[in-house]
Amino acid sequence: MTSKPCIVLGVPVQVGAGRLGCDMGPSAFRTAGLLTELQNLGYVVEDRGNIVPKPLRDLQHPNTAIKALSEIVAWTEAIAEAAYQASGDGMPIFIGGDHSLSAGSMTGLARRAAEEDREFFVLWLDSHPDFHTLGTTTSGNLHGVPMAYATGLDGFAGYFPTLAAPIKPQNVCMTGIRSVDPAERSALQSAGVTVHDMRSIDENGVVSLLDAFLQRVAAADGVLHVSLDVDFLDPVIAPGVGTTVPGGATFREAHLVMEILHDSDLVGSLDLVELNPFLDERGRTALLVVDRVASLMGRRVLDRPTQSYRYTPKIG
Ligand code: 4U7
Ligand code: MN
Ligand code: MN
Ligand code: MN
Repeated sequence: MTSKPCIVLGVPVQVGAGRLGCDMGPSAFRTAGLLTELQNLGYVVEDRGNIVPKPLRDLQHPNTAIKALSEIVAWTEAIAEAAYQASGDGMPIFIGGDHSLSAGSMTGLARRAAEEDREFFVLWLDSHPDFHTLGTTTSGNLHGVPMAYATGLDGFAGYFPTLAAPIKPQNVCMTGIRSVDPAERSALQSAGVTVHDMRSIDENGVVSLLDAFLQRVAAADGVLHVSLDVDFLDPVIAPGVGTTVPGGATFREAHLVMEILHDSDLVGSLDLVELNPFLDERGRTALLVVDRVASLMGRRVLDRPTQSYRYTPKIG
């Protein structure tokens, strides 16, 4: 995949989610052996410890449902800066923490890509699109907004940091989606985000859906960020998350997605979010995610190269 070092960044943010516990996520991922797993695969691993939010500013929004706006903005500022730095040094792996962390990771990474004149793509593996704006969220939980913010939807100015490089909605592919609020549905359509719901996975299979997207990334010589929300997985195999939605990705689908991503050689960064160790059963969700990361980073079932999904960027 990458000969660059893996840079692990812990992000113990939890106030973006509706329930407490995600702040233990970074510890659980470390306890589940994420670092040694990467080292065993031959990577140089640098654990930068946990990110600390910037100082709080008092922010009030007319949507009174919104929770912890000042805190999430302070986290976003710090995460974006750390993401920008780390992406210059290796392959950043963000271990959350709730999904609000992606507001920072994606925007810092997109800034780096823009400076390097590279097209930035996101594979969003989640049961939710997280495409609310500050105006449309009714739960007020800001783990439901990061993709709307990062793609430059209206209403974040004056609260969240100004985007150095908004992500093109056409460069976002969402897979595993099965819980969409009405405001998100229309916003996704008008923005032009590619959304593969579970029906689409059942009808087409993950291979052809992923293949079409990876072809596009490769053709643009793009850099790909993968954002993995634990609730992408079916709650039967991954109970350690606050927002379980039935009918999720199976073990085998998740495994296949990760192996294909490895073979593609396109992944430049990764978010692992929404793990709630307080809700987990003897660490099995944390271990499952670490196992899937190992597949993404090159662990093979058989000792044979699987070259079938190696994409060649178009030259000229
Ligand atoms: B997650 C929700 F209403 N859309 O806004 C909301 F269904 O990071 C869920 O994907 C958001 O887990 C889920 O609160 C955010 C809800
Ligand atoms: Mn999410
Ligand atoms: Mn989700
Ligand atoms: Mn969630």
